[in-house]
Amino acid sequence: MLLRSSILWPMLGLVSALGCGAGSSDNSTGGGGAGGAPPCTPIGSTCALSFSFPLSNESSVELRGDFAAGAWEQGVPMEIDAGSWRVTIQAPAGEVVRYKFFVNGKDWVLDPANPNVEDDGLGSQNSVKTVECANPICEEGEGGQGAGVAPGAFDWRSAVLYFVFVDRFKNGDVTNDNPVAGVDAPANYQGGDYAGLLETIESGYFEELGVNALWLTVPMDNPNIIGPGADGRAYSAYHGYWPSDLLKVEEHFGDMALLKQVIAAAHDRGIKVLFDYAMNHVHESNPLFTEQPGYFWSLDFEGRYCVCGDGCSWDGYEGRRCWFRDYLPDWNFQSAEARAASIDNAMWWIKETGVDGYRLDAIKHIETVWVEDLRKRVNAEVDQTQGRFYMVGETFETGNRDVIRQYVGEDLLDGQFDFPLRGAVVENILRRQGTMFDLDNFLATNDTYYPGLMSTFIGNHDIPRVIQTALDSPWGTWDNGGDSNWNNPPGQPPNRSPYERLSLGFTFIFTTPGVPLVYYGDEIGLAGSGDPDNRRFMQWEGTNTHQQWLNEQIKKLGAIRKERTELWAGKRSTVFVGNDVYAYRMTQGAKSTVIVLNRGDLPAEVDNLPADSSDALTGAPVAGPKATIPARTAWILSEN
Ligand SMILES: [Ca+2]
Ligand SMILES: [Ca+2]
Ligand SMILES: [Ca+2]
Repeated sequence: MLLRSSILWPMLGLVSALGCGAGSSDNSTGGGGAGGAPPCTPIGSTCALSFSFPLSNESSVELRGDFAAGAWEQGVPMEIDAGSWRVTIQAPAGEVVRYKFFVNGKDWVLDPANPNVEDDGLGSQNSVKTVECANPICEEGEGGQGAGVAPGAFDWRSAVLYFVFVDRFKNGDVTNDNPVAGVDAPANYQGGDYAGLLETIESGYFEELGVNALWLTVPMDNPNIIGPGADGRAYSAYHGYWPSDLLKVEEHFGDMALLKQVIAAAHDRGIKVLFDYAMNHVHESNPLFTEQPGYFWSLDFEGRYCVCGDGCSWDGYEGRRCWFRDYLPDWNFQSAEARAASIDNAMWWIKETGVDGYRLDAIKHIETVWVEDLRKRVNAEVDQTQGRFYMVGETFETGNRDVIRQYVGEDLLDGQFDFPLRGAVVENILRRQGTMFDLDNFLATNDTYYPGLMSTFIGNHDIPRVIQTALDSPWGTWDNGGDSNWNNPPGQPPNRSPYERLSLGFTFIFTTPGVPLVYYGDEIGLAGSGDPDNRRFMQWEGTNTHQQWLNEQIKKLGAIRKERTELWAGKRSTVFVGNDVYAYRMTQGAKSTVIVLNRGDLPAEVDNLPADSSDALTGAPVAGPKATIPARTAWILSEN
């Protein structure tokens, strides 16, 4: 069930692969402080800077200062989180920020927790802080590839992630299928399980795609009951987001022994595993809700029935304390006891299973201190010498990148899913709206926007199947599919063009930095409308020739990305832009590759290409600087 897009954030734990200055917590980055020379020049224009103000009975607190234009006049509202007013901003590394708290809309107050002050030249004082990145991502050539990563450890920048929606992926054991009576098939358990996943891992399926990391559905036990959706339909917990027993594996999927076998089989093949971890809420049948009612927000909030989007807002403080549905009690992480209990559980799954990271669900709807506390526990208790414990979150924000960025940092998430990038790629490449100049303009700021390792994607389980946006008459970028998620679901496109456009989208995310995500089924261009039609059972047989062609393209992309490290560890620069064509170069030291994309339905001329190269996808020679690229085609041209 799609409670709300924001219900499904993952976190993976990948920071060490990024870091160039492990342990560089001396505040000296870019600032030349007492700790000596800065460890590196951080990639990304900004680092996270957190502020807190003790909560008593203020009606509002704003952070005001010189961290942004006009921020002395209009500051950033702080929000109550775990007993304090808090806010995190992003500012350039090394920059000195002068600030005060603006309390109750009238009082200017120095930061009581910060002894560093400076005269403001007007007879008063400001608090002063220097922006630091304790564990920044380094510019190429300073930290270099894998800097901060122990020899032989996994470098998360090289990851290609595949989302295994367990119930819909592969049925390896029909004895555990057990659908819930009274629920229609699209919203019911359909039989996928760990036995089927294990078979698939052992078949080499993921390695053929170049996939070296799996994101698995929440493994915790969910109840076998009907939950009414916001649309009034009956849903089951096939998605895993209604945890009723935090220490037990979902029996539709298997048991703990089998889950451990899955992880061991993946590790044997060099494949990392991430769990989806749902920490925003539990199901009301979870005994914890009865035994520890104080761990959860009351459904009653000042006389209001605090369901998100109903009696309460999805945003801000109410968005963190509202219940997604009236049978999903919401954790109150302002309670230190509740927070510790939840994080104990997250740590238990890590230690019990050896999982390599988390996709953290519904980040915007929990208190941020939960993420900070988990990161601290992981750093203190989990052996990360073989690779960072990667934590990736989901914030379903398509326009406001700051909302996504505020949770990314060395003490928080390693990265998030890059929704705005997805929007640009789908709009400009797949839907052929605007021009490639729009994509270039977007990337000019997006390339270095986030202080972490983002996950790039074009499809996921909360939006209609991405191929619907690549049709000759495409659906909207974030279309919810209207009624067709239940009625008149779309069929598989019968012509080649949509698959070719989809291949262009995959080419982009496989040839640029970030962790590209493949949502199961997108590698064969599976059709589908919104939730739950976007979660049809994986098609293992009877694919058409176009689906097979797309699948072969993605296998090639996976192999090329693995071989050419500049595609994920290098820096991007623009080579040529036209209305329908886009060419860019990925450079890492002496290595470089030029990628050319033609979204148009006609051949297009491109300039500035290498004089003498060949396309890694087909082996065909390409002679620059001018060349004509066929319609709906990508070239990957190595220059050395
Ligand atoms: Ca089964
Ligand atoms: Ca169950
Ligand atoms: Ca919440």
